[in-house]
Amino acid sequence: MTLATDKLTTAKLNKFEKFKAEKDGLLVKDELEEFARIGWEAIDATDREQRLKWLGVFFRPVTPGKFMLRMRLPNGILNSHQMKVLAEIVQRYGDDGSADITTRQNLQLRGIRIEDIPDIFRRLQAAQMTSVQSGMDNVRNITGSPVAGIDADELIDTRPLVQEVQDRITNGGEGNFAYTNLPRKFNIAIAGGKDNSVHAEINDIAFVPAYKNGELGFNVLVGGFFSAKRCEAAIPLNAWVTPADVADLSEAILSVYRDNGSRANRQKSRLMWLIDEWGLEKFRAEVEREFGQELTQAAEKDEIAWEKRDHIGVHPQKQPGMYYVGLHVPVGRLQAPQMFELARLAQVYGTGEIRLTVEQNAIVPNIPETRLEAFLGEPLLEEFAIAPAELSRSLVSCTGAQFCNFALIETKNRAVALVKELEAELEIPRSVRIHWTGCPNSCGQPQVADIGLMGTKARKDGKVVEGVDLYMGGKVGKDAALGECVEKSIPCEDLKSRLHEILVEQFGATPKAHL
Ligand code: SRM
Ligand code: SF4
Repeated sequence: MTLATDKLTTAKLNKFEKFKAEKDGLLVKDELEEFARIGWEAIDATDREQRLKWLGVFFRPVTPGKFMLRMRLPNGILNSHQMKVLAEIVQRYGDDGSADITTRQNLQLRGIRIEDIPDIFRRLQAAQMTSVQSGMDNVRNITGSPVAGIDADELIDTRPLVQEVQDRITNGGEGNFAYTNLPRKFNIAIAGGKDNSVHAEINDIAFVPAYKNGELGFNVLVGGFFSAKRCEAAIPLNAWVTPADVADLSEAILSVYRDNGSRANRQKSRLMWLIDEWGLEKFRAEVEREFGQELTQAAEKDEIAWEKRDHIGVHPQKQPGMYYVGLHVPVGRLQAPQMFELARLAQVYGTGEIRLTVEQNAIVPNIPETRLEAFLGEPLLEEFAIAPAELSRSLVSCTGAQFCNFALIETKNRAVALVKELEAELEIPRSVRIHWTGCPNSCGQPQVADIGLMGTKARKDGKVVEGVDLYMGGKVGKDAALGECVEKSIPCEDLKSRLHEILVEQFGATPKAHL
């Protein structure tokens, strides 16, 4: 590996770089038995609170001793056996155990005790799952079209491509020291359909389908990211690649970033800052050098031509007589019995496959027409609806104060309660995408929503109270564009009336007759 040593040895290294230079995060892989033996309180603080994240194990200051485990689920796909294994893991923690579908088509498990980690990791490996390199300065879960291989209008099946990129970056799930010391986190998305169902524009690298001289491949976007200080949509690299080159180009871009991204100021370390520093032309030239060949210029246009679908409800597949059913999982929260049940339904009615979306919902694919009616009568569909009300349908929320120490407000429970109240008051003619995020880190992506709500502190009657900054105008799918902050510091207790107004004035909502 060729880490630019000047970037690592300079005195300007931030404190994260210093502890990474002392010991690579991935090395704690060999210490898990010892950590389990001595218990969480005795583990070296940096190993416990930082390096374990290289394995997807997150110390939670809000619930000390109860860790979060972030998986990797390439393209958001798992099978019912894998879902059962994850359900068994959280089940043993009783009320502390739950799981969340994340905004990167992934699962996070809650309540995990360090003494169980060696056993949990053995189970994950036996079920061909990994959580490696899912946190800190690593590549996050790689997203792909949630209906890859089953969408009648699909352009490119993203599944093998996402898997190949993940395998290269993680050495087949074993961990890969070549990519465990990036200057910062890194996001990759591969879109295969016409509706940009992965939010390509907010990833450090995104591949979007495009024809060049009649051949189907991808235009490449780079540098999209959200942070507390700055949010940017990805920009075109002016490059087009065939599907066969996706993994090589991803590695080339990652290597350029790894060796040249800033390791001084962590607030200025994401890929876009390097592109700014160099200019796109130099960046592209360096990527070309690493890629080992000239990059083909971007195709004139990409094939993103549709509004974004949410995949909720019953949809015919490209395979005749087969259907996929999108289930609405309120703010992505799953309890163990629901996970077992989802696994059972996928096995009994489908082919055992379960898919997750970046809207924190689940899809059961491959249900034959003859089994559809029975599937739709299953009790789980009363909790995970196929036709939820218009606000609930598109509601997304980050973790918030219940488990996240960055949070300025509680999010998930509040989000669900508030839309229920608004739905009781209003007739809403269309789906309105409301995204909650507990702090400016923007994990809940308020900038892609019709209405984005970002946790902050507000003042009411002279007191400091929980509040939100209001974002509006996020556009997804074709011509995606980021929304902007239009109003600051609305106290949460005033939010319902403010949203009521906005829904009536801007989204055609009307008060329900009985009110
Ligand atoms: Fe995030 C950090 C949760 C998607 C931007 N994010 C965190 C941490 C790890 C902070 C912490 O240690 O507590 C949160 C864990 C809380 C917990 O217990 O769950 C956290 N992020 C999440 C998840 C679970 C939100 C969700 O409810 O779905 C998402 C997990 C995705 C996954 O499966 O890997 C999640 N985070 C995102 C996204 C959205 C996306 O990728 O589309 C973003 C904005 C996009 C981006 O990164 O460019 C995002 N998270 C951040 C940031 C700001 C990054 C930056 O450059 O400054 C942080 C803070 C940091 O990295 O320093 C952060
Ligand atoms: Fe935590 Fe903030 Fe991310 Fe929400 S947006 S999960 S509060 S870091």
